[in-house]
Amino acid sequence: MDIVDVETTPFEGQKPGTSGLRKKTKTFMQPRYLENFVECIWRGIGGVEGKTLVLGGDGRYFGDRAAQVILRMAAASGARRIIVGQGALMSTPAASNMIRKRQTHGGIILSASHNPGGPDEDFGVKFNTPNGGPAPEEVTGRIFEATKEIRRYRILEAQDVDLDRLGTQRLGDMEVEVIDPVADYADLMERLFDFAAIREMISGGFRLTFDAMHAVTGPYAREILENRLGAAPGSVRNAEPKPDFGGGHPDPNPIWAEELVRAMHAEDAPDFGAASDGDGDRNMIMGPGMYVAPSDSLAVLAANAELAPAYADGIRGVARSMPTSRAVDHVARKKGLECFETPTGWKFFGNLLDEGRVRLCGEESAGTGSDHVREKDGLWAVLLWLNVLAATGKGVVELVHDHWREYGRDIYSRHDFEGVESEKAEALIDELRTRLDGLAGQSFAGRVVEAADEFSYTDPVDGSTAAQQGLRIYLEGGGRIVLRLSGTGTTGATLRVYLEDRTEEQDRFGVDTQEALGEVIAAAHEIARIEAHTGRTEPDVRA
Ligand code: G16
Repeated sequence: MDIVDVETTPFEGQKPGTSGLRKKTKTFMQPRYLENFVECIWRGIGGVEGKTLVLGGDGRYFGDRAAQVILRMAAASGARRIIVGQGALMSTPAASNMIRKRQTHGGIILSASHNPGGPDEDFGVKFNTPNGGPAPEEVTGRIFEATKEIRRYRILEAQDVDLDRLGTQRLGDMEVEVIDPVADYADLMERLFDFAAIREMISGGFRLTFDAMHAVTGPYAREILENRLGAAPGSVRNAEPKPDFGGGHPDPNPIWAEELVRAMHAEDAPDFGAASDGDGDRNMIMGPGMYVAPSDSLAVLAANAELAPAYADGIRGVARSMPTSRAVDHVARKKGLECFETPTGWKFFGNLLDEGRVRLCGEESAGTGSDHVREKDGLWAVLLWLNVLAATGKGVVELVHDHWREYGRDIYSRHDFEGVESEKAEALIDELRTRLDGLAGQSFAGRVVEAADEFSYTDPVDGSTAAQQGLRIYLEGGGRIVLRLSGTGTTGATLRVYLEDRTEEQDRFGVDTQEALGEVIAAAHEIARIEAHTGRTEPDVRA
């Protein structure tokens, strides 16, 4: 087998976003594009020689081909061993667990998360560091710098490795260890939660449904929910991972997980419904007739985590991304926990988790997790919910309503304006930025602005800073509007408008979210001049 030195030239725009490099699949499939980026990962981490890495992915189109390229490039550059999930599959949280468990030098996950997959859709590559978490900006910055200068990469000329065969094979001088991607993760979940109590609840007639959306969590959910916890066969729907996710959009929100929403609104709805995304790190939680907003889910879990064995001795502190509602802050205050507000992106939780300052964290973007790995974790959230339900004997709706009675309700929604021309979206943000200082005291759609600023963050552990992380507008009476541009899209810009209002009045607990936020929504449109900038009056997604 020969090592080939290939000459190349840089591609523009290989800058990792909120979570790795995400582009159209065809962009990744053009000659040298993937290879350039992988070579730059090696450079960004100080070379791969002698190192052990984990390799997995969400099963999307091109993932199997990309895995073979990465293996040949790792072998050519002297890696010692790659631990790869059978069929090149491994969910993001399972990969994070494997990196930590085997103490590897990190891992590569082939996924564009919740973005659709297929030849005309999206692909992505992200690197996780030895703590199991997404590479921090310092590392992604080095990778990006390398992409601008790259002139050559190394690759082995070799046949494909058989990634369906469990066990260790050789590729040149490198070992390729093909593992069952589910077993270790399922064992970890069994150690964290009271499986006996959940099993008893299920055998007592509690019904659940989990929508894997034809993405990577299907095999995980079948093993854990059906095999180990005794949920009826078929409780996991859309369980076969498919390269195009069955033509769907594997994003667990009320729009894209419509099948689950319908099932949970039916007359004979199960007691509990959940879904996860492409790579298994996001979650959506539902009760009969009720969608639990991710920000509320985080707050409910923070209030009740001690009911699960892993958190019985307390969660110490909590963290949420800035646009996530402040529901969890109220829990933290009452329980005397430290509470951190970080920029969007799971990587910003890493230091706080590593230092033991927080044990639970979450984001409005359907991500919740803890210190068991360094990624958000969809099935983990589902299991913590089930553990809490089993321990309290309450249903989802009762638990959420009791929570609001105790802590008040932070009514919350995110409006996404997708596929906006980048210049227009940037102009909106730039213009609003210049007006922030003058907003306080002004009234919009009947709501008075209390304060406004642009969020920047200083990491309390290592002092690193992140500027321009979103515009925040606080309204009198506890409302808040946040605006930022998504860092995970592949076409144009997505303007995210995060809307929040606070109520302690019980008769507002049952009110429809969009209706309850009417004034805040109108104020956001007026303040940011959304229609003038983008021509849009309505969002594409209301999550
Ligand atoms: C990624 C990050 C999350 C972030 C989300 C949304 O999620 O891991 O931390 O909240 O993107 O980011 P944006 O608003 O910039 O699109 P995932 O599930 O796509 O990896």
